[in-house]
Amino acid sequence: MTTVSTEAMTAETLLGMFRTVSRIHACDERLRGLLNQGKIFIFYYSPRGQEIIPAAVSACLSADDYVVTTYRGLHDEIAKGTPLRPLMAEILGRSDGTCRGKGGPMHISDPGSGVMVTTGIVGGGIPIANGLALASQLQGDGRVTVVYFGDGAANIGAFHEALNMAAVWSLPVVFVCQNNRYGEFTPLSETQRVEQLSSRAAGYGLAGVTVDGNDPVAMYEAARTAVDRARAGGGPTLIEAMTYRLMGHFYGDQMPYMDQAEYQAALAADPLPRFRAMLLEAGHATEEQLAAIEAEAGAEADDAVEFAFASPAPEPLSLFEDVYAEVRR
Ligand SMILES: Cc1ncc(C[n+]2csc(CCOP(=O)(O)OP(=O)(O)O)c2C)c(N)n1
Ligand SMILES: [Mg+2]
Repeated sequence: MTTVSTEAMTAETLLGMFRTVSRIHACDERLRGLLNQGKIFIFYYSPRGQEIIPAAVSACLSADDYVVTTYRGLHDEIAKGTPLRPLMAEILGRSDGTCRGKGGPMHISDPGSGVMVTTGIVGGGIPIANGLALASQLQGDGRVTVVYFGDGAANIGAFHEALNMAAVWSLPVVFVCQNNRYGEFTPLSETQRVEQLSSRAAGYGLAGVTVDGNDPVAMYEAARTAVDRARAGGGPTLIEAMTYRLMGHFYGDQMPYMDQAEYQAALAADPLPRFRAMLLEAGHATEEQLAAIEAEAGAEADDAVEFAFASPAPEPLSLFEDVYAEVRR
């Protein structure tokens, strides 16, 4: 694990990341609240506990860089800058959503903010990220592609093929494995024998690093190194970001298969209050400033929910629209 002093990062960057995690947290809370109240019916894979990872990565990205993510991708999408109104509308399947309500929570794409693909196919986004990165390389547009996936996805064939190809072609891509210790209902210790998933990078000749993904400074430093390397033509990096899934696989999961002591310890080490305390202790912000950021994030999330509920469901015949690209001759 890397530990870097906060001096390497500016207060502005850290506060920007705090703003991002506050927006993620507010939207996640709203969605869990709506499910609790029976107001919406979706399978929801909460990113609670994993917020710092994409907040740090996105702090190193440009607006037009690309991101590919998974069903557990709310945090990745918000961090990359997908506007909350169409994001929430898509999650609720409404016509003002990013995909006009036809994608739903597992298929968010919003090219305007660089969120190109969200997939429910475990590991399926990894080779797609290579395709985006190859396009950038061929076009010389200077973009970097980041792909997020879970620890379970690191056992899928596509992960291995994609790492090899990215290394061979020196693609401008960063593979970010959010290691939350579980794949669906199975602890990682039952599905692989390596100590660190990042060690797999060596087998394909790319840089690999394991980092505490819940530590804002360490995560930022790892992301900064990887993104700068990709942008400078130095090729891909595999970042294994250690974290924990605080809400189980899907929201409502009773988690009978989880080690209770381990789970309680993870709850006690919740990265969000720790990040907050760190900002106060380091003198980067006052209690009032942090409370104002949180209040603003909450208001934005409320506004997005209101917008989503006011948006109509898609017309049935709109199913036939947006299926094929229009060919311009
Ligand atoms: C190819 C494929 N196999 C199996 C599944 C069923 N499935 C959905 S989520 C999941 C667990 C994936 O775990 P991980 O990659 O660690 O991501 P996490 O859910 O922990 O974020 C599985 C096996 C799937 N969606 N796609
Ligand atoms: Mg996992």
